[in-house]
Amino acid sequence: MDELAALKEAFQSELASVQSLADLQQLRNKYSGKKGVLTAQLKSLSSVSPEQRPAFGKSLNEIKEFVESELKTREISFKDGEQEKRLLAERLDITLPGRSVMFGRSHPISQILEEIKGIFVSMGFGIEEGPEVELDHYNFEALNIPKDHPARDMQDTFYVSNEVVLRTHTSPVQVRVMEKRRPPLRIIVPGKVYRCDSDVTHTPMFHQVEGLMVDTDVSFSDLKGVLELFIHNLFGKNTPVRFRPSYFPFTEPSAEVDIGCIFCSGKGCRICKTTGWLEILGSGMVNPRVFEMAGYDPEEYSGFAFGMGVERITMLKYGIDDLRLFFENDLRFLRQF
Ligand code: 2U9
Repeated sequence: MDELAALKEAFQSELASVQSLADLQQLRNKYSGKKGVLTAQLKSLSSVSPEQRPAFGKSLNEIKEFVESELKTREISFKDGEQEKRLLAERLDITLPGRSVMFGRSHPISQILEEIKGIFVSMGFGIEEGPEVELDHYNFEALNIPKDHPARDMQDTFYVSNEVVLRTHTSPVQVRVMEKRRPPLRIIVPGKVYRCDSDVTHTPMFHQVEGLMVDTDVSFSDLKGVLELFIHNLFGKNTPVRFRPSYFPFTEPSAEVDIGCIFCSGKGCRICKTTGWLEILGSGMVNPRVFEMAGYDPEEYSGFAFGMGVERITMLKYGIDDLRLFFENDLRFLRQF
């Protein structure tokens, strides 16, 4: 019985020095575990004399209950403490203002590109794309651009090798499509083009949309009708349009297309250089020599082609006066569109 009393005292003093849940588990194993001291006492019950056995058993049970209830109480108080610590560490201040989510948007060039594509698609044009690294043959030769043409100069074109260039326009894609398909053809070709040019109004890479329509009996009035409809869709139906004679090796006759200045309504200002007109497109009837080289019979087919610079159109549409803003990725600029 003395031994039991000493056991209880030892347990109490050890319990007082427990610092953590792990310590507590060790103490539980030592006293009431399978190999614990109380279990050992229970096993030795048979060696106690029959007279003393009931009192010894009763006392042993009381100590066991006491030990287990003390261990449970300490466990709960440890767990409560730990939960309190965790709650304090994880505390959220729900009165703080929320963090706003940043939404992305497409670049102004991409927005206008999508608008241009949408207008031509609504007129029945399909969209075609092709390589940006192109053979000299498709970029120049097949478009009737002669060997001594200034565009072929190393000063104007990025040469990869003697026969390979970075395309200077998207026209080679139209040639590739003509080689693969027979008329009727009604396509636009959007994409990046490269020219060896860099100043306030030129960047080495810019975007173009070119177009091509080929069929029997396509006339200059088809060209005028399609391009006028396009311009009225993009800039408004009251925008004045004029066709001015020009020259390109790949079209004959050729015309540049102007719109009445949208900044001064044609009165004359700094942006239209006092002319009242802004140039926005190049166009013309496909040169018969280009048809011949692509394997189309120029007696059977006729067609028109056109080309525009997307950066220029975007600058005019939004009144942007510096081309470099498109490439600097300053969010204060980009967020305005
Ligand atoms: C084929 C036949 C003819 C495409 C054309 C233009 C006129 C033109 C410029 C506008 C501004 C290029 O971005 S820019 O510098 N483009 O003036 N482009 S006709 O003519 C073609 C194309 C392909 C087979």
